[in-house]
Amino acid sequence: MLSNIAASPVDYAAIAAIFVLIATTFGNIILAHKKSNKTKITKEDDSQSVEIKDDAALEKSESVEPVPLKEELSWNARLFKGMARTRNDVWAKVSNIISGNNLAEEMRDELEEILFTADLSPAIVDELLDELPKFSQEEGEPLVKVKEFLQSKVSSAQQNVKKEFYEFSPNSNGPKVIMIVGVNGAGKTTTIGKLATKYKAQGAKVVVGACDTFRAAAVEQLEVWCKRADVEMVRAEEGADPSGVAFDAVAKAKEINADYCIIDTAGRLHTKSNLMDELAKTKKVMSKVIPDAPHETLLVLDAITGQNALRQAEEFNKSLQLSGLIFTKCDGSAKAGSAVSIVQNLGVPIIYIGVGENVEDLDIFDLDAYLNALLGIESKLA
Ligand SMILES: Nc1nc2c(ncn2[C@@H]2O[C@H](COP(=O)(O)OP(=O)(O)O)[C@@H](O)[C@H]2O)c(=O)[nH]1
Ligand SMILES: [Mg+2]
Repeated sequence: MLSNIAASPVDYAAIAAIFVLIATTFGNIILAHKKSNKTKITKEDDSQSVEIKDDAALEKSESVEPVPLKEELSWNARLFKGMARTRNDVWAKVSNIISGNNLAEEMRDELEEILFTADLSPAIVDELLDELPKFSQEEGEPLVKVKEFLQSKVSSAQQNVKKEFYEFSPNSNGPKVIMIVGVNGAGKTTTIGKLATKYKAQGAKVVVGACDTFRAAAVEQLEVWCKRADVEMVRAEEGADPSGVAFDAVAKAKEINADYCIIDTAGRLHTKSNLMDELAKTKKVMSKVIPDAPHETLLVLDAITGQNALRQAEEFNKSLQLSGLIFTKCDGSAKAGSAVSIVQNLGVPIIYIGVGENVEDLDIFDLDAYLNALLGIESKLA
């Protein structure tokens, strides 16, 4: 009987196929289980009012590597391209309406609606709505007048930006310590990778402190950038005290006489303790190594967050006395205009702007170029 049911080569193949199917299914179940656990843990630890839970962004950022450069574009062209969404969704519509000679009263509601989608603060929108009929009647291009209006709101804060932010020049005063803060997924690690690359390219010696000890993946992500940029990174075990890592990083930068020490931080914590308290502690600890460190505390803001970014910025500023802002993801957001309200409210300038994931997609925030790209006024793309 048994010999009658002995398997033929075809049967063996079928049995093997069934085994492969079972193994794959089992593997997928385990993977799915691990993944759902991870999501659960991050949600349980959500104790900060200022955090944004963006698991999709997190998953993406865990595997992120610098995106290879596909095309050679000047920074202005990159900025103009990156701001296309906000320009087309908001300012092109405003321009169409106000370039009609007589701005009828009933247009006000339509304009108001469009301007709110740009995430300008209600106060700025109201003021601008009062001005727009004048702009459309006066001589000259109405959009240029909108530009002057927006410029007047932020130019005093922007004038405070120190030139040495952008140009490295060797000095003997020891490392300049830059602490980077922001909620999860805002773009801190990516921005640090870009900055370290830029400073290194200018001939600076850079040390990076991996103080986001919440996830091992965050440290690995930073490591990819640091290796590419060929800069030193100070790290600790997952779950280590972030202040300790910051202390070690600044000490290392001092010891090797580095020019910059850039500190990455967490946007959420392992414990239920307050994120702001932890960051304030990290900030303070650095001054034990270098008395006036950190010399700069920069908040990374995701443009997609719009007006919520203002609330985040206020909270960070209260606890950490920010010296500047970095506005990321202006590409892919219709809310890049919220930068104007944030700078006006905080009186803290934007130092850098990010319009993509590549190292070339971060550059100096130039108010004039930003407003031109935002409003579509002129494009010096060369
Ligand atoms: N499109 C776009 N994506 C960005 C920009 N900056 C960062 N990202 C992406 O945003 C995600 C989160 O960035 P990450 O640096 O990990 O944020 P962190 O949690 O604040 O450290 C990653 O996928 C980055 O590649 C930007 O300017 N534009
Ligand atoms: Mg990070």
